[in-house]
Amino acid sequence: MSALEKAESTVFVASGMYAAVAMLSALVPAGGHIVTTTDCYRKTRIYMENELPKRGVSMTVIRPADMDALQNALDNNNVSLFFTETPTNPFLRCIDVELVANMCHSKGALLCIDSTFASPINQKALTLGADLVIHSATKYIAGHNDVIGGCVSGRDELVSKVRIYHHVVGGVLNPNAAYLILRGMKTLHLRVQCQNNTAMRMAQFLEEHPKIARVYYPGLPSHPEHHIAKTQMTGFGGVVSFEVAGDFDGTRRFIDSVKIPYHAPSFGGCESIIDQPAIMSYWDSKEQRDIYGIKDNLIRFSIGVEDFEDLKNDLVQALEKV
Ligand SMILES: *Cc1c(COP(=O)(O)O)cnc(C)c1O
Ligand SMILES: *[C@@H]1O[C@H](CO)[C@@H](O)[C@H](O)[C@H]1NC(C)=O
Ligand SMILES: CC(=O)N[C@H]1CO[C@H](CO)[C@@H](O)[C@@H]1O
Repeated sequence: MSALEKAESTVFVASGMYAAVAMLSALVPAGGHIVTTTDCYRKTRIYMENELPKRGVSMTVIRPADMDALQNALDNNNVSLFFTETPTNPFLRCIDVELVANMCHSKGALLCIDSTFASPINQKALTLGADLVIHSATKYIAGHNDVIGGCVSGRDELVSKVRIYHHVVGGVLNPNAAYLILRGMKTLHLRVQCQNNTAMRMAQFLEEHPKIARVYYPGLPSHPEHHIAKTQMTGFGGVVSFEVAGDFDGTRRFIDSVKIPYHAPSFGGCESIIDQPAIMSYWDSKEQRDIYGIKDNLIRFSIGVEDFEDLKNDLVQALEKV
């Protein structure tokens, strides 16, 4: 993992979520201030909103492209750390890592990138100036939808602090999980190459389809950060989000009609996975859906290693049910 991310050091832990928790616990002092973005893995946000205040840690949440808000937060607070995904979940927004690294460093703040959606094949955030990279190894790194793990990579000086915290608290990766992750990593470059290609073709195909209202994929020129993705990524990954031209029930009929992808809330594995965030990760809160722009017709589609034509034909027949 250190070789892939060009890191001095990496610590593997029991889950991606725990990687984030261990990193935040070890590196953000009590009473510190962090900055994060609106579009992100929901449990990370819940952790930061509900748990960090108990240690007196406060937070500024910015929109992914709002660099003025980041500058403002850095100017008006003693910011310990800016923690963001890029690409983000579920809209695949991209943050200019080199730019935000410079902004953070000039104010003495650390930059930690959750690079799970990119995989270390498509993006090496440490080489762009980030101080730390975390991954949910549950996704591309293990790649087979059968194991949970996470990791933190970066300079030895920083990763050591995470490792010391981890050795006290637990959250240890079990040996069988470690074996499955190592086994999965042997094909990481092949899987991601295939997923990059199939997802790109799928995004282009969906964007032209009359039953599709909008496609979110950083490889498309229509994506708001395509210009950033193009320069800092070497591929755009296997997740394509889109809105179908229909209401809640039309979208549900579509998702119930696909035959190849599994209905599940993960991504990055060999098997394609599809979900409707309004009834999956955001099922419990209409208010949160409205705040974060999760519409009833939004679909998150994680493309596996199946044949493009098979997947396309499956979507075409299912879209007739919208
Ligand atoms: C899945 C995910 C996590 C959490 O990882 P787990 O391994 O499921 O705990 C964190 N961040 C992102 C971006 C994720 O996709
Ligand atoms: C800012 O926070 C750091 C810890 O992250 C601390 O060492 C430093 O003294 C703080 N600076 C000010 C001006 O409060
Ligand atoms: C690293 C990698 O395999 N990148 C590829 C992802 O897919 C695109 C096609 O859309 C290729 O151009 C990249 O080389």
